[in-house]
Amino acid sequence: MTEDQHKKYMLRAIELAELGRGSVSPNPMVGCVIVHDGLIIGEGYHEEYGQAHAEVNAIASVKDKSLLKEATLYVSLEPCAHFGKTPPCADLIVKHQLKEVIIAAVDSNPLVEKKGIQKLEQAGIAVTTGVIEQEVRKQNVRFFTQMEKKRPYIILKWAQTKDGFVARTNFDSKWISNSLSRQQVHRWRTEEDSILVGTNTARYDNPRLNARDWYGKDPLRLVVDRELKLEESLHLFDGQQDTIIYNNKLNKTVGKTEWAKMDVRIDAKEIVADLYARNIQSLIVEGGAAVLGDFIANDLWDEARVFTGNAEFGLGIPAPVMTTIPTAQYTFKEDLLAIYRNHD
Ligand code: AOF
Ligand code: ZN
Repeated sequence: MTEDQHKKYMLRAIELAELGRGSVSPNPMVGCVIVHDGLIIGEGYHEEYGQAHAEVNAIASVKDKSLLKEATLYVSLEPCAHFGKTPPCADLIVKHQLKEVIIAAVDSNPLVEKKGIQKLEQAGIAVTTGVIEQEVRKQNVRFFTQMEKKRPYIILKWAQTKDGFVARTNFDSKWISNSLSRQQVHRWRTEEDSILVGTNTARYDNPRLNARDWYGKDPLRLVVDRELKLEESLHLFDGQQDTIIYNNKLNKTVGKTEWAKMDVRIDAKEIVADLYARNIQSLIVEGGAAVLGDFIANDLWDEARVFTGNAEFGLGIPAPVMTTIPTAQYTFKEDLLAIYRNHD
């Protein structure tokens, strides 16, 4: 088969993989297409966390299994080699004696990395890797970041005035961005596993940190309250959503709210390490300025999404300073959204 045909079927596999977005985290999105004599004879994707992998669904969808011996299997991620929640896909492919396997990206999960490919090759199956690899790495950037950087994918978000402030000196900042921008922020909240604010933001903005203006799931809420000085009448303590209160005083869980004690000063590094240990794959940081500055100073971020509104404060709490150039810009009514990236 030609390289163009390989690309065509791999693009279909990537398209199938995308159908799992929002349902498979912290697993990667994976799609699979099986081709025999120029015809697609089976397709599948990883649909739900803990459920069958893409290859299993694709092979199950093939009516005449005897065709598999002469077929090419396209899969967007290296077939797994380990017993996780499901048995190894590489074994299943070997069992059905597929003729050829085309892979987009190697799986950087240490339990799998290159071992899946090795299993296939040892069984005499022809393996090609790297077909449209970058697209798959982009599609699964949260998964690859967690596996390779040993931390969640981190998005910083803030709204600033035209003259570069995130709040007035008395912390009143509610009206910097307009309602359309705020609705967009709720969409982002549905797309990430967790969301963080610092003590001052929790106290003065009293955010709910849910996604009430967009259809989708609410993220795990995180707040830093070292000395447990925040009033429990704040929305963050309403018990409506999974919430972690990072503090230096006590460990306890009441309903959906967990007080997690740390014996060190709680900053970006400590929070990120804790999230990694909890297998939480992504984080959106919504302020305030000190918390955002700490993530930037420690180079613990992948994207910054910055709204600039029309207001000018003249005086106030300065926004973090970005030294890189935004890679994309959009307008939301009058607000300008600039996106900065800290990775390729
Ligand atoms: C594949 N095909 O469709 C996916 C793979 O706990 P498990 O059994 O679901 O395994 C999860 C790991 O398997 C995950 O971390 C990643 O390395 C790989 N995902 N592999 O062959 C798939 N989703
Ligand atoms: Zn698998």
